[in-house]
Amino acid sequence: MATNPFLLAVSTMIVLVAGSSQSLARLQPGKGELVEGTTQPVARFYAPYWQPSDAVASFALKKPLNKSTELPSDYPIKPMFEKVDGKHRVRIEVAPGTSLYGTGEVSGPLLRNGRTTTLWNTDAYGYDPTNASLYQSHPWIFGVRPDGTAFGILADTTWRTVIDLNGAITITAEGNAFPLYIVDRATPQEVCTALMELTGPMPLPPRWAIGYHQCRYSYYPEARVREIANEFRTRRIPCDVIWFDIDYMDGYRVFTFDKNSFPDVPKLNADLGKMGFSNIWMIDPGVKYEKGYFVSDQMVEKGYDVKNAKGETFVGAVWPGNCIFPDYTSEKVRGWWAGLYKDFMATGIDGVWNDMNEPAVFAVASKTMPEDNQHRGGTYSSGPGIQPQIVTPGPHARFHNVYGMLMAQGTYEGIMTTNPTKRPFVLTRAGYLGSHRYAATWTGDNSASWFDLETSIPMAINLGLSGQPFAGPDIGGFNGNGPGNFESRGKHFARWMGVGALLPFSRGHTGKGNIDKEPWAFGPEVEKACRLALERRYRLLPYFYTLFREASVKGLPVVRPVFFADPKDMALRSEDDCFLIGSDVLVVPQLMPDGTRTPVLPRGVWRKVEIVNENNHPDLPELRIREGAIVPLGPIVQYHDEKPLDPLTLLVSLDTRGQATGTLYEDAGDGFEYQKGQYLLTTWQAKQEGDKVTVSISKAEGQMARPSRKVVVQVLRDDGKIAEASGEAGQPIVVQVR
Ligand code: MIG
Repeated sequence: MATNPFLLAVSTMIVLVAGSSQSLARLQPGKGELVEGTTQPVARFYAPYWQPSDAVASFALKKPLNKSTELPSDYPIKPMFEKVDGKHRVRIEVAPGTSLYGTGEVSGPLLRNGRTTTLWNTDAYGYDPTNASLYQSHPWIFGVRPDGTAFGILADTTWRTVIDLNGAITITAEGNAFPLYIVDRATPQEVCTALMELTGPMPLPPRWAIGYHQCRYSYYPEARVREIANEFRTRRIPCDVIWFDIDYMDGYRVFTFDKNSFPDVPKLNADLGKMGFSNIWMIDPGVKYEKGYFVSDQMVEKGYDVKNAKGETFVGAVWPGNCIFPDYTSEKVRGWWAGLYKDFMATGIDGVWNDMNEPAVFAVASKTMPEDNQHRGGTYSSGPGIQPQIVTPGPHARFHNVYGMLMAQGTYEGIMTTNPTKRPFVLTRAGYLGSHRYAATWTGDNSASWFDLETSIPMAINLGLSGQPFAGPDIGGFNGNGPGNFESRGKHFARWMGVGALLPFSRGHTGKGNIDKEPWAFGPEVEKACRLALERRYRLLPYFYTLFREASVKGLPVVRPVFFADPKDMALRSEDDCFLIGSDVLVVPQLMPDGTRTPVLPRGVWRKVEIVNENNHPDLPELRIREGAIVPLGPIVQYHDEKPLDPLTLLVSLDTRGQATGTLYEDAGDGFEYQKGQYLLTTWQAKQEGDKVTVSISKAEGQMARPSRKVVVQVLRDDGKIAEASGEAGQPIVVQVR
């Protein structure tokens, strides 16, 4: 992205130091300790004035952590605390040259030095530039020092929090004093794993959910949905999922269907299923306040609604008109909400989309409910088997940032209870540090602009660095039709599809009233680019799935900043047009509408490759493979399980020693048998001797039988050509490379 963060950081640092000398004088060191239960030390600090009455349930942590020992006196990071105007401030100095990332869902460049983010979940249509908040809140900063060592800072608070990265790290939160967790590690990768240890892992998603998704606001009636599904299949454009936005509902009442547009939902879902499509349907938190409507009646009868400051039912306007809002801070309310999914899912629904859960409220300047609304609290457990914590009642200001996550958790648990042998899929718009435990996310209502195409890459990367690996933008942009005329809009769309097809959550979507944005909507040239982009994703699906599994066990993001390839190389720290898929595939997109920008690539040999058997399309990113890597590829399929993974292609890029290694994770693609050992994790190694390269299995784990299949080995040669040989699964394969 075009920006000079160093200048920005330096100039704002001077202003800050000059302007805040008074408050600096009051800063005091925190009380530090190490906590139990992590593989490497995690420090916890409290403000010197912290009192037990400040303690509240943690929604970020997977579970509360006990103290293990005193903090070593030489602990290198020394947060300083102060109370300013009733707010809690902590300041952490950072050494010059430290690069700062994270802070969750943020628009703009990857590098966050010099930036300020306000954590306050907001319905930020078009990324409203007058408001520094988007839909999610991640009180988490990810730092990388010049020597490549890294640290992470977690402010365990749900209140409105301002993270100011001008010069130092300054975190200012309303409400009660909060504990601060710090991890200090040798590499950025280890910081990711530490964050997972603190906040819990992302569950492995169903394999269909990592395919391409097609959405719009809204596909209806049913005939239009069938038409879209047929177009994908007849045009041979790969797609796994069709989405149902709010217009499927009866008068926007959640858990109902409009009988005119969708007379037979079970049949529609079943027919789509026969064509290889999964389906996802939207559920919002705002429940139409109406006697006789079962969701409203149940909520009123049980008293499960959020109350206003006077203790009365809070009523706010959203799509259905006057609405009441479930108080998800109570486990009873989450349980009731979960139960609503039983009949809903019984119509053959595969996944659920939770929108508007900041919560968004119409016709009020704050765009949400009053901060003095009252939540009942109860208990909170992040998942099965985790000891529940007490959640004391409190104002909306305290629960605002977790409202969406708690809704998604109720949804996740409802789907899980309804279909216990399937992996739930939930997409949530609002989120908080920890919402990866229940849901994937997308970056909300972006615009069909060049800027938002560009920013969609660092947004997904920073979400990954903030513990949410399963994220992506509305491909094509939600707001507006795109830049310029039909032709330039088509180019913009093709470019965005090229990038979006390589991000973890890959879904095309557009707003109501906009022109069509399906892959074929801009004519044959754009259609061709989109098909190639999606064929690439499906060839890469075995690799993506392997990475999702890695994310679920190690906390490593699916897409990563290029500096992960070489954390000591300062030149890579602000590169955010290019990105890595895992550690082995480098994506070099062309994002400028005209002309080119020279990206900063990691050192070493990254061999260019074209994986769909054509010359690279000018609108699609260049793909490069790291030297020393073996990347598993599948055949082009129209949906994830259209055919078995046969042949399996192993794409080999040898290092200077003539070696390479790579891994593939396979399982049933859904369900939980993999947790009982029904999976296969295979590592191959390649070794060159003379003019022959031998690829063989060096390690295999799991009890799933190795499928008998053809294995194709392709070795990328330095002249750009490919040397190829094939053989049987499990057997060594020898390729003549010269
Ligand atoms: O006020 O459900 O971000 O993806 O299409 C708009 C309609 C409500 C906002 C979501 C968008 C969705 C739209 N929703």
